[in-house]
Amino acid sequence: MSEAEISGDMTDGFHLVVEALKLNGIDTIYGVAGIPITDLLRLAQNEGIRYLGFRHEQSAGNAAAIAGYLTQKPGICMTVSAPGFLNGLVALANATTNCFPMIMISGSSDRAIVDLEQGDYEEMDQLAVARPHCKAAYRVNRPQDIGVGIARAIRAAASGRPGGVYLDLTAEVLGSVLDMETAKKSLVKVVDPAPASPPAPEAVARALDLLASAQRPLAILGKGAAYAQADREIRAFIENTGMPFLPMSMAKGLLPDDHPQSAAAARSFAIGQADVVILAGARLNWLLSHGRAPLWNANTKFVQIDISPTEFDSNRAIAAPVAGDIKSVFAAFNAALKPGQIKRQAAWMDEMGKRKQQNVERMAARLNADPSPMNFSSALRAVRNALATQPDVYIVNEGANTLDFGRNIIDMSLPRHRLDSGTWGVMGIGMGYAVGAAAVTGKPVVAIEGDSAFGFSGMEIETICRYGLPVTTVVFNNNGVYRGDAEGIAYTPTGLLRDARYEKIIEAFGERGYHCTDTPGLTRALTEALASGRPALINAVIDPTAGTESGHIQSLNPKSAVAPKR
Ligand code: ADP
Ligand code: TZD
Repeated sequence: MSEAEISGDMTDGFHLVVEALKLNGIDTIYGVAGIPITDLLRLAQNEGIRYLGFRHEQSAGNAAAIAGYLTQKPGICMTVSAPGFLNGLVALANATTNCFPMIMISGSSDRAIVDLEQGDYEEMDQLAVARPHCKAAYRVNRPQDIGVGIARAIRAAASGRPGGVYLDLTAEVLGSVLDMETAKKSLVKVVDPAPASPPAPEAVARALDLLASAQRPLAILGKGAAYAQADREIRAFIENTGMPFLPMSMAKGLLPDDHPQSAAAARSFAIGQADVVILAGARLNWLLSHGRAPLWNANTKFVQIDISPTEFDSNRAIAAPVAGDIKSVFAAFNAALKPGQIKRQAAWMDEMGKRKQQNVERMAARLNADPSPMNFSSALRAVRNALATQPDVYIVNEGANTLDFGRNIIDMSLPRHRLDSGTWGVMGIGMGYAVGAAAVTGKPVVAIEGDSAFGFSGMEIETICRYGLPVTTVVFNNNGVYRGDAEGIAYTPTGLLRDARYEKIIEAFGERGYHCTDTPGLTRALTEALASGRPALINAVIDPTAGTESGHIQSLNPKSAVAPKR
């Protein structure tokens, strides 16, 4: 029904969705237009919601997910049915895996036809497909349920352990008309979407007692701790107890990397020698070697703080589980901690300091070398030098070597400023995260991308240029997945085009590209790009022999023991 046909006291599904989102403070939608949601997006834009249109739903979904991580409000991604929905599904699943609040809303085809498999346009039982890949999945079948559907989606995404939620809106519901009175009453404003969950006092006491018995305590901070925006509470506890801390990748900057208590430069030593470890918003998954030898000591005892109690004992026995949200838990720790209860362990910190010093000196030699062509260390040093005076820049980072070296070389001094491949080690988050971060923070973003990684979302450079976002993409170009092929041979499964001129991609969209072959040139280009406040792309040419296969996780890469037949 066209707008003109609806009389003043009637409304429809399109309007109700927009009203329900606005009522709940949703101010941005990331998506790709098409049947049946084009009018919904147009209407949302007309009603003052910011709409960011992408070239692929996966990037729109990634932008929504990272917006959710940065703001604690679910990011909204909208897609068309079947293929658009499936394109977005990877991002929805990735958000769920990483515990980011996001809602993917997809239009869907006529249920009567879909359910009898009669061959509708973009036919798919989307609800059933989405369900195993997200925290919750709902379908709205009547226009008067739109308000409740959106309210449930917001609560499911943001409360408890955050995650991805799928909301299915049929084309029929969007076009359905209902009277204004019923419509108004059907809307729900969600009160307190992510209620605090303070810990039990006994759990707090048990944890502090265990820590008080430690001679070599260590705090491991994960992205759940960064997400919780409990920066002050966490810092107070770490500094008052004087214990060393180790940030997981996306928790870098929660306390600054140059903090004297950071154990990052002595990671294996700290993990291997610690007698009591606090895991705060970090799972004991593959990224922490499942808590197993050889990295871990079998006698180490754990305090684990998590909002999801089923996380405890998932890989190792947890002696002191503390169920609750990180902000409330650290507030409770700080309130319950008696002066001197957890003693500063001077011998432990001294030994840590020595190890750090040795490792930093060893790394300095590599970092200060200036080979030609550049390698990962020297190129990242050049990037670091350009970033040195700009702590408020958001860093996006993906690739294998580019990711592993990047995490170690680029220091962070502010919380939630490092956004990367995360729990899955997924490629393709780059441009979506960059757009999402720029959109919600208004701050400059530098995306440090392996050349293979960049390819997964590279067309979103057009999106970045269209909206004039302050995103500089640095492509670490070594002609391949992990590394390039030798000269003169046919392309192998890991090879990419030799000497590709990635900077020309952004020139096609009217913005500045740079081709850099040395470290002073790379620092200069990045400094200039950041100063411009405009989109830019830097093609940083890296030695094709520099990378190692699978970066730092070669041990996870199964290899055939049988010699190839030739
Ligand atoms: P990392 O990859 O940085 O080690 P993970 O993603 O493995 O971190 O772990 C994040 C953990 O944080 C998850 O187990 C999740 O349940 C938890 N979490 C998320 N938000 C909160 C919060 N507000 N309070 C407590 N725990 C949280
Ligand atoms: N596909 C997806 C979605 N995620 C993945 N992680 C991979 C494929 C496999 N993969 C990695 O784990 S890293 C990587 C791929 C394809 C790219 C590495 O090459 P790069 O980075 O050019 O991006 P480096 O720095 O040259 O190693």
